Amino acid sequence: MHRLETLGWNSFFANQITTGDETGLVPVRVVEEQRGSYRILGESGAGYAELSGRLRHQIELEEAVRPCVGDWALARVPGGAVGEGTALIDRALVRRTRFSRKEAGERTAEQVIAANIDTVFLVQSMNRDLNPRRIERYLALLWESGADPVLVLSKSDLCEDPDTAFDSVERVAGGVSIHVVSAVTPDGLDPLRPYLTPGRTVALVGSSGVGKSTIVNRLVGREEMKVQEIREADDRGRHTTTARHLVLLPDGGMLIDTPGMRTVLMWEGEEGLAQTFQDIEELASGCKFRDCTHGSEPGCAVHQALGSGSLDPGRWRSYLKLQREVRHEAAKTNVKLRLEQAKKWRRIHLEARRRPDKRRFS
Ligand SMILES: Nc1nc2c(ncn2[C@@H]2O[C@H](COP(=O)(O)OP(=O)(O)OP(=O)(O)O)[C@@H](O)[C@H]2O)c(=O)[nH]1
Ligand SMILES: [Mg+2]
Ligand SMILES: [Zn+2]
Repeated sequence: MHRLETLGWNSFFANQITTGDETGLVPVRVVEEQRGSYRILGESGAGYAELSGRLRHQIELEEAVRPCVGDWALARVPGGAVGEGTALIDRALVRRTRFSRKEAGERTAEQVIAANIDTVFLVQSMNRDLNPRRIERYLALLWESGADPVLVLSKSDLCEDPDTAFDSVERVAGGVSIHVVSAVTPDGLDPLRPYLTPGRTVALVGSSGVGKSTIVNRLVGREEMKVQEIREADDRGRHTTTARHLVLLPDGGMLIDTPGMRTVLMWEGEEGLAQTFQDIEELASGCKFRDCTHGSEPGCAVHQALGSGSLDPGRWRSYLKLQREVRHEAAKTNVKLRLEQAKKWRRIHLEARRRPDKRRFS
């Protein structure tokens, strides 16, 4: 396999390169970002990079093009080889997949957690309550990413009744694969190895302290990521990992470790909700009235299922709550998009007027 392909490069990205104005630029993959300084991997190795003025300007107009961990980009590299000096990232390539959540706070802004990932391990610790509501929330977002979600139940060595834990998760998994693992038993992580093949990227997400970095270290075979004891008083993690980090495995395959998440706010998700709650959507299609609000209409299949106990009321409430959140964000996004578009065109017009000699928009 070609070196770039082992890093995940394929025709989806290659097709975005147009000959002509891209001479001197080489493809690089973003491995880490710290306050505007980037670690990258390329054909010839690893190195550091910064953003070009052109790209920084573009980001001001459109935040979504800011490179994030896992992104492919085109960079100008000194001496033509990554690693020789600081490279300049000039253009971010369109993402094949990306896992995002809504940025914390009132602002409606997408926060991309990891880009160009094939699989996401949603890690939940078996020594704590496996909260089915949290799993549903994550799954609804993960289904929007374009990557395949996989449920990883960690620290099985600390769980007295793994079967019951597994069953409780299976009820909300909607057919997603579930793996019970331990980072301290000899073959405890074997179920995860088939996902790690050359050219493929797996991101690990979940709350702080569930053992994401420990899994990464074990799979890489060295202490790549810092790991810390969880707090004894309440079993919570200490937010040890503070930045996202792409790690290359010795036998090929890549892992992206991420900081533990406190909140997972819905960003977009009508499709993700439909995937996560297929059972409910199917049920609702059996209501007598096509526009049933599942309030007090006669012939409501949802009500019948709640009454007979075949639909868990907790799951139903979770569905309604996530749906409200998604619709609220969608409404806000529509308003925001219109405002942003107006602002963007105002700037472009101003610039064009300032530079009448450069007919950029003829
Ligand atoms: N018994 C047991 N302990 C584990 C296992 N995996 C991780 N731990 C412990 O759990 C604690 C937290 O692990 P981390 O890997 O730092 O957790 P994390 O998910 O990366 O946490 P953040 O970086 O804060 O998001 C450490 O003390 C680990 O040694 C496991 O399979 N079994
Ligand atoms: Mg960590
Ligand atoms: Zn109904």
